[in-house]
Amino acid sequence: MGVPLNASISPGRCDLAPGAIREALTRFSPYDPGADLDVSTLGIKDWGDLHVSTARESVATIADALELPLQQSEAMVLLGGDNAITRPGVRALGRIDRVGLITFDAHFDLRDLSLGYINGNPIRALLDDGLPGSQIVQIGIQAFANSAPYGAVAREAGIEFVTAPRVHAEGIGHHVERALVKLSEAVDAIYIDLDIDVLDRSFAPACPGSRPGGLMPWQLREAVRICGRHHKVRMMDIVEIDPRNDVADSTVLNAAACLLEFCAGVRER
Ligand SMILES: [Mn+2]
Repeated sequence: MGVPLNASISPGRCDLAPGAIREALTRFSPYDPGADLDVSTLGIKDWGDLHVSTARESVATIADALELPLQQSEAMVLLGGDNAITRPGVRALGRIDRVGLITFDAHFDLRDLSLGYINGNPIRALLDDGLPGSQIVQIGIQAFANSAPYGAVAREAGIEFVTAPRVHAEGIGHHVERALVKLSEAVDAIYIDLDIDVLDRSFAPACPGSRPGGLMPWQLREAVRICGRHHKVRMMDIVEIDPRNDVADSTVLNAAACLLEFCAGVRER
């Protein structure tokens, strides 16, 4: 389902991303030779775009709109839009103290709530909603991209995070597996927030927040594939792409590849 919400700190056109990602998908094959698997056999349904104009309004609107699709499907992907859709997406999964969250993001997204509900504070808003910090794992956090007070909020809340340099040094697979095991012991449903700005800037020029030193596309694809396989993963979002700033369609092709990897993971359940 497309959720073209545009409630960003900086002006942009993330609302154009659902269409651009759908277009990018047409340039891929549904077949993965390595696993001898065809995602077109999965029964994927496009629920169209859901229009919401403000992040505050989106909480009730998205929760209502997701009820039927969630009942009818093994897993859902939300095509943002900006990162403000993560809060309503998580809330749609039911009792918040029974939900786990993994973010792939260069940023904590823990900005102060006095700014209103925006793309810079969905995780802070979720803590405020009652999501325990111990049920949040953030992977791909970048140096020199986050303010000290937000690092302090993460530590105080008990949020576990894995920095981009650690991913480069140690690989991403076991960090993702470990996060899924830890969360699945405590929760009924897991939400994956895929902020494409977690990628190195050269692979995600259309994300305002991407910086050099971020994750490589194959690392993110491996991570998303693993998440798709886990039976408690019910929803994933793909956010923060302003297609007007893309170069050679690199960002939207990466987003589409991640969507396909997620589908392949679900197929492998
Ligand atoms: Mn983000």
